[in-house]
Amino acid sequence: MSKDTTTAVPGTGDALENLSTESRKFAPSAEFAANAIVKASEYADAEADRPAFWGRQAREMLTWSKDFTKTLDWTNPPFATWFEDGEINAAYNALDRHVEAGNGDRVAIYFEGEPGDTRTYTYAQLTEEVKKAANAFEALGLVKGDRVAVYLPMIPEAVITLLACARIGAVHSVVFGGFSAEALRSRIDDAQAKLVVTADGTFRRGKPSSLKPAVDEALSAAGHTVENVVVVKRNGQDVDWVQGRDLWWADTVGAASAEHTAVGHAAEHPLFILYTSGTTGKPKGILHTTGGYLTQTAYTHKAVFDLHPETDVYWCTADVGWVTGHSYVTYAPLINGATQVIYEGTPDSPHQGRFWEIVQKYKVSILYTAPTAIRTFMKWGEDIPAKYDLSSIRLLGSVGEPINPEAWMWYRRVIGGNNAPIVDTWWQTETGAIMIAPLPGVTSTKPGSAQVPMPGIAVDVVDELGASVAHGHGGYLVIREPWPAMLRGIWGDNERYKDTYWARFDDMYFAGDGAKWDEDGDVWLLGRVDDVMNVSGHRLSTTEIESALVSHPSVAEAAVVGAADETTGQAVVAFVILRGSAVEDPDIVATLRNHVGHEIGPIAKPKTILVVPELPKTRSGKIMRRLLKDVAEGRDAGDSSTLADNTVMNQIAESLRA
Ligand code: 6R9
Repeated sequence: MSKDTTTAVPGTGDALENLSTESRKFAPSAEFAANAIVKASEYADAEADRPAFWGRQAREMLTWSKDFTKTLDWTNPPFATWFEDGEINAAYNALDRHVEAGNGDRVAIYFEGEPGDTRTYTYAQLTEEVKKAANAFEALGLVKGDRVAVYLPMIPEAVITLLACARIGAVHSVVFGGFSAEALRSRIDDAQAKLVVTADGTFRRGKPSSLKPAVDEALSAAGHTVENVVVVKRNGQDVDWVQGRDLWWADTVGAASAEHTAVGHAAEHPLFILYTSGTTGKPKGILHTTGGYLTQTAYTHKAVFDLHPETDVYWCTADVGWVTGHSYVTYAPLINGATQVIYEGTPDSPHQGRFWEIVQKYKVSILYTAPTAIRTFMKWGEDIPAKYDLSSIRLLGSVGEPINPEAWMWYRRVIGGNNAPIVDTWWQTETGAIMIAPLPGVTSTKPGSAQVPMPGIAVDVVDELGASVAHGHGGYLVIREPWPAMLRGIWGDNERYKDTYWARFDDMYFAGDGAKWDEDGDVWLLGRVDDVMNVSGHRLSTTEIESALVSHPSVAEAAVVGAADETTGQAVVAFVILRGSAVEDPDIVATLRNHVGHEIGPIAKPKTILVVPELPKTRSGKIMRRLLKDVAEGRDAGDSSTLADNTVMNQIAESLRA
């Protein structure tokens, strides 16, 4: 490994040629437009005075325990504050206030477990559960500002835990259940968590799959800060138990009082940390605070999904381990009083129609999922969804990676009955909430484009020097003005925050994505321009996987690239140089894949590992990943004239032929 600076210049290449020819447009039906909550005038209202616009949303969408007098403070960039002197409780906004308003009997969550077990929570019941969890956590000694690591499957207890933390001002840090003990350990250590909330395990494709053993392994070494582990019984498997440290959820939360009064926390009080891959090895703890985050997530959820809480049934398929499962499962839908579906399992369990069976069963009207899932459904065939009644669907959303026009058209025709608007939503862990998306009752949608910045959001596409590019041209996606849900920093590392996002262009947030304006002024996202891969919508760092590979004694050097993949968008392809006798080991590829799985998690396992004699490097020693990507994608390697040794590519080709 060694960092590659030879990134492709966005706005060139085949993908862009295809995009430029896209001329199909779909206007919302007259009926949809007439009933839409947010109208076209919102853009001008917001444009007139952005901070004032967000101030209006903050008061309209949320209940503050203490009103604010200030909106944005940007006197110390890149550190923003929003609604700074206001006080608010996130859990009160998501729960209690709906009960107080007489909506306690409305369903908040329809839970569908993978094995087919179900649970329904009304707003009154969910409020009670969160109050119990808040009491239980406080009884364990948790106080405002303490960090809680959450390592749970997609079950209601995940939402309950997050809201209970928010209620008492504890800061949650969710670690995706697919990450390894090692990844969990480093995140627990970085955030200095005091409590871990986990489960014995979950179900994956009909089989029990465990979680608690990874927590035990992560906490096996001395020196960590964790005092207790609360364990939800989910799949009933046997677990090891550390007396005095481990507690069953049923014995703690289950036994706690259901009386708990929420107090307001400062608008800038930390709400959560969520780790995401960056261009260097160490994951970044993205920090979000309360008032601005809640304002923008709630507003965008209402505006982009046209949420009518009395009649809609909303289903976002994201896991709570990702930001989408925070913003658009845990917070925004509940703040907006929505009825939502939560599903624990995979789309093909026990059969490939499971998603459509769920849509039919709960009469889902708004479905929010990822392109990688849509492409998988396409592969399985349209006769599968055709077996179910999908007529309840009136709006479709997409998130996580660029959606190719073919998948977009399939989604519209097969799932959306040729009628439901599709909202392609661009945003990031760092942005906290949706930044670019159509407004479904206003925008004529285009297959493959996220199209327009949200009202109140200032997006631009700039060239290498930071100058705006003209319509019809590509460059780097930037955000010109601070926004309410923006990250407030990287946990414990202000310098890295400045360097990563604000150093590339003066006074502008650099997102790390390439983008293009088309002739109509719509935005097209072109993928990452840095060393971050996007596999099934999950961000993985090339450097992090390379570090994992070279940490194995058999590996001398490694280079990782994201190669285009029909289903997952990108797939991890690793090139490795082996040490000594490892070359003769017939199982080395499997060994290395498992090693990466152990170091980072199963999702990071390379799809392909190619053993090569050399890696292509520039004279300054930088690996030319561009050339390796050509190999991985089956093309002739491009210009290799800057290589220190230009026979290397031939050696690689030879070794792969052998
Ligand atoms: C919400 C989320 C962020 C990265 C982002 C970009 C890609 C997300 C996209 C999209 C094109 C979309 N991305 N949504 N690319 N069109 N609609 O996914 O957050 O996990 O932090 O990933 O995902 O590359 O920079 P996160």
